[in-house]
Amino acid sequence: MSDLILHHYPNSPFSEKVRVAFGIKQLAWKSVQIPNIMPKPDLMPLTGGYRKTPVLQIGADIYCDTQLIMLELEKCAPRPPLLPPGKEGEARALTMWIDRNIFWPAVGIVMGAIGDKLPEAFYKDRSEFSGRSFDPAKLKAAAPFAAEQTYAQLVLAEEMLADGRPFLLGTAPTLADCALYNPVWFLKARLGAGKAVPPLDRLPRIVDWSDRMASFGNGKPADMTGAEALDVAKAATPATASVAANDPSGLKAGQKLSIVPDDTGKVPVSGVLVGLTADRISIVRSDPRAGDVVVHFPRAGFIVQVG
Ligand SMILES: N[C@@H](CCC(=O)N[C@@H](CS)C(=O)NCC(=O)O)C(=O)O
Repeated sequence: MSDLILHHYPNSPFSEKVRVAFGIKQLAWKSVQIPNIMPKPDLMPLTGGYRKTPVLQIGADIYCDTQLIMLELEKCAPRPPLLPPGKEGEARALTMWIDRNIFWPAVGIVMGAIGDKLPEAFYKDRSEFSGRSFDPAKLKAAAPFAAEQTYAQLVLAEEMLADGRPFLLGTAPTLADCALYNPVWFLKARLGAGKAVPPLDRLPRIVDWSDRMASFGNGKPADMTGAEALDVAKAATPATASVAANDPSGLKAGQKLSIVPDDTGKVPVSGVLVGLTADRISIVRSDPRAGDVVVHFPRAGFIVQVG
């Protein structure tokens, strides 16, 4: 198998969702550190504009969004399974709920506490990223509301653990646990290593669960530079993909498409359709530094336009 190359930065909670999966699966991987704000000069040749963190690269295949990154990891390293047979739907549905509903209020708590200590360039970048002005004073004022909202969602996971099960869906960690670890890890890492910070002080089962998750570690990372990752892409050939003939979208192989996230970091990526399944849409594009690469996106949460 070609190397798993993760483009990420240490403080990124969505990256921790993937790093903890590396830990559960005990995987060796290459770690490319990218900037936490634009510009990201060694990443853009690979993604064609997608700017969010993290991105997974396997040779000349580029996987955007953790929804798809986790499915790809599951394919490359199926043991132990994060999508347990018979519970795939539950694990993925819980993940969607967590990613879309808990992440942002948790970010609100963290930014309310430390937002005024961040550089001006970060405010500017995150205003562009989210389409809303990043104002540290407003974020501070809204922090109690963010804490209540985070509690109101996390308490549902606390209730799932109430019967004594060690993980959200039973005796072993699944995709849903990796997803929940993202905001819980972020709160702990940024606001209080070791001691429970609000609203975690009211969620003792989640705190214990997060210690179990932390014990998996992050697998076996080895550093790689962005330039080296570009060389890997250039030397590789993208894996074969195919376009489902009867997809309800009516999209056909060879069509020129533009694909953009529906929420934040709305930078469109253009390319030619080479792969389409119920879960993913894949386009090929070329770059002088990366060569021909196939960029893969999940279907959910991405807007596709022809032309
Ligand atoms: N839906 C995306 C969300 C990723 C996301 O929002 N990541 C944050 C960092 S944790 C981000 O991209 N922030 C802006 C940046 O890193 O430039 C996923 O699942 O990968």
